[in-house]
Amino acid sequence: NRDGKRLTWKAYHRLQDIHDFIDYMAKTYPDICSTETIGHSVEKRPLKILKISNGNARNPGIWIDGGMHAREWISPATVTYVAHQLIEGWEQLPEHMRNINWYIHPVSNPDGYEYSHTTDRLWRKNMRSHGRQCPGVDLNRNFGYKWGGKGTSASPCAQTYRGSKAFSEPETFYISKYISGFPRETFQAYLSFHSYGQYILYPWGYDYHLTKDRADLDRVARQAGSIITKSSGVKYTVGSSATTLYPAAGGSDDWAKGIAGIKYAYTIEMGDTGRYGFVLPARHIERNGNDGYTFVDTVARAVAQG
Ligand code: ING
Ligand code: ZN
Repeated sequence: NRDGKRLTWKAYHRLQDIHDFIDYMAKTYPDICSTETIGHSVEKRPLKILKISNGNARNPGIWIDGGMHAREWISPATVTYVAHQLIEGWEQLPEHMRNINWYIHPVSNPDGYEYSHTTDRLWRKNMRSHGRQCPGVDLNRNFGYKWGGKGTSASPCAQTYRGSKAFSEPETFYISKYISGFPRETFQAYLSFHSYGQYILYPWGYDYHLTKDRADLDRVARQAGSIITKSSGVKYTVGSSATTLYPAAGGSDDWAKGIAGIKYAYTIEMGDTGRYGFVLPARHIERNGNDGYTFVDTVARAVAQG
């Protein structure tokens, strides 16, 4: 069905269904939605985004991506849930949500995502071939800020293989190219959805230092965490990636902060805390979707306040 279709949040979906959902939203809500293919993956799948806007080109932009790691299925599910809430609730949304231009990329690693459905449920990387060596580059080690540093591997067989150079992979290259094509002030937030562990993380990932505006990043993250806990009872741990989890260079939020100059750069690790890990049953999608929406809403409020 070329015009796409609706989606449910009671099961995990294949890539085609998610892409059909994007097309369906663009077709059904043309006043606020449109879609764009920002490039193609290693295996030539489209890198699709859904844009949501009231049409004011001067609104601040917020970028949201999901599915950078193939096996983290709750991430595309949460990101599409958030997109759906924004669109279906648009007329009733508060000003701070409607005065944002949203750029939503639910599956930034489409080849790996499909491979995790068909062949290896726990696949993480993209599907770059290295001849007779192991396939795959870790896209969250391939971004061009402090590329090749701590927590990255030069071996193609490693789960954290960084690739042959910064932005060697089309999946990371086209995200950076797309965002860099806008005036520098456009994007005020960059939100990357991963799993699992229930963390709200901010730069830096490459090392234990913190940014100058650490207090702003920390305050907004803690605000989001406490609203999530109040509404769903779920706890998120807040801190910089390196100090809270482990140092890892070449992450997308470090690039967003360090090179693109985007103030509110976050990686959020959705549920759970390890009982099911990456293989989270689909009955948990709606709760994670609501928690993800709360996070996005809190960041948008901070952006609106400047
Ligand atoms: N965790 C992230 C990873 O790429 C992370 C943690 C976030 C590292 C931000 C660096 C920067 O390893 C998962 N689950 O992917
Ligand atoms: Zn991840």
